[in-house]
Amino acid sequence: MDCIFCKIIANEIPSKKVYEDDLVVAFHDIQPVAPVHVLVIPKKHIPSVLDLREEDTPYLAAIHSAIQTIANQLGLSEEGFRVITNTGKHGQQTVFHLHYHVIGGRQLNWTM
Ligand code: IU
Repeated sequence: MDCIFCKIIANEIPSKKVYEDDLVVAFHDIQPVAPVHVLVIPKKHIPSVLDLREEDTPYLAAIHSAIQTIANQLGLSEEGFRVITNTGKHGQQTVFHLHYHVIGGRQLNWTM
């Protein structure tokens, strides 16, 4: 499958990974919008939030658990951070493998 994030999961293209377990991978975004900008993705190819199914629940639990771990690991827990999932055209989704942006390390406003 021609999916850049599936290739990152398979280590076919390099990334700066910050976390990995059986269900998820997290790595630094190549175009960070804040001092910390990490993407958390399921190891299963799910194009977007719209494609999530009941059986994908373990991935959602693992993603949220990973977000907690990463927030602690990268020093975001005390001051807070933002989690974003862009979906489709109006959401400006550009990579169609479900991903959660974890953004922090500075004061954010609503437009970032
Ligand atoms: P979006 O929510 O689909 O717009 O976000 C995709 C993100 O993936 C975006 O922030 C890119 O900088 C990021 N990214 C990446 O980290 N590594 C890549 O090889 C590619 C995109 I392509």
